[in-house]
Amino acid sequence: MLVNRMLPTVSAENLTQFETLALSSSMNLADGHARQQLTAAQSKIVAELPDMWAEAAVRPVDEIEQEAAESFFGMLGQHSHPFAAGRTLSCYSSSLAMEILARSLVTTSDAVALIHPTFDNIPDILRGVGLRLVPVEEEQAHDEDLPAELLEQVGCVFITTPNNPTGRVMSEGRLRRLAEQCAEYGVVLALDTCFRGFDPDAQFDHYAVLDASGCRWVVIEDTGKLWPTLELKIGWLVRSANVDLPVEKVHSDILLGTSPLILLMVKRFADDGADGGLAELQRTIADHRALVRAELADVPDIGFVDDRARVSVERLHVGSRLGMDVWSAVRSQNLYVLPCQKFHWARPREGERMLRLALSRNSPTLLAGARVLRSALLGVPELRG
Ligand code: EGV
Repeated sequence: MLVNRMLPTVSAENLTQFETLALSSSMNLADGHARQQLTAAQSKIVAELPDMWAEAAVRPVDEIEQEAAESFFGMLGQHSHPFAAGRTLSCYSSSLAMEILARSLVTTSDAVALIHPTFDNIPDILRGVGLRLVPVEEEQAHDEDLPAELLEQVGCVFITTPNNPTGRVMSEGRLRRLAEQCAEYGVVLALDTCFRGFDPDAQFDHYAVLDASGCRWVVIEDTGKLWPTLELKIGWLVRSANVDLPVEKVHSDILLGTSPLILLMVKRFADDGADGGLAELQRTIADHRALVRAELADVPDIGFVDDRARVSVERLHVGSRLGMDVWSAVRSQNLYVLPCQKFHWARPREGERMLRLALSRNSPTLLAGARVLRSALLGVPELRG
């Protein structure tokens, strides 16, 4: 329960509920969805939606689905991703793909090793089907082999790369070694790569590495973080031939398929992405990161935690202040950010002095938000807690 003297009492049980509070605000730097304005090329695609509707109504869906996947995976360097029937399933969102994975996993195992920290709907979905979670610290996953005792007690290792909120990317070498370990122990390696479009380091051909290892694997991909398409998006659930999980069956329990109109739109956005749009997006996010850092540069006792992050979110350490105090102070000025405790799903206190700011916004919104944040940081008492 959060209390603020100026505002009605609110409660938020997870990060998404914190994001919901922000949805109607003019300064919403909370959720990681894309809310920047369309580029000129993207506006042109949107103007052609009525024609795409007509096309989607008459063409075979499997053809449209394959074209959308080819364009999207191709844009991201994922050239070895499988096209064979049932290997790349489209979903309305990546969280739905996650739910399908969770329900599939729980038929054969009772525990998952999950990266820590990460966005809290991942642990919540996994726990929601009854899976037990074992935290794997981000540093550990990136720097060392996983211990045998861990791999012996889980059915799956789940890694978000680039991670949300840290932006940390698993290198090709580390992915190869982790996949080899998973192969050795018969453990499913699951990757959430929803933020990979922002970081070229996350765009080596993951499917080639996974397949070469021989491990059982599942990858969740997402169009939802990249383009300001008003929640029109696709989450993809991709699996190895040998995964031996009822992924297709569970998928079919939940949906028949996604909209061919959205698939056509995704194809067009991805083609534009490959044609320079993705590089432009990466530059925009880099500019926005620089803008926020510059605006807060001379505020004492703060820090930007993730030096090398290129994802569309940025963590801010608020020093000896409490994140929730800053959250409340900026909320009274109509600015919404995300407190970080709940990313640390195993030990929330580790996130209590951090906030996450969304960068996929228009520059004026970000600048206005950064200014509100700046004055709040200068005013919120330090040395608390
Ligand atoms: C982010 C929220 C849920 C998620 C937000 C997100 N979706 N809860 N199904 O899309 O980083 O803000 O990932």
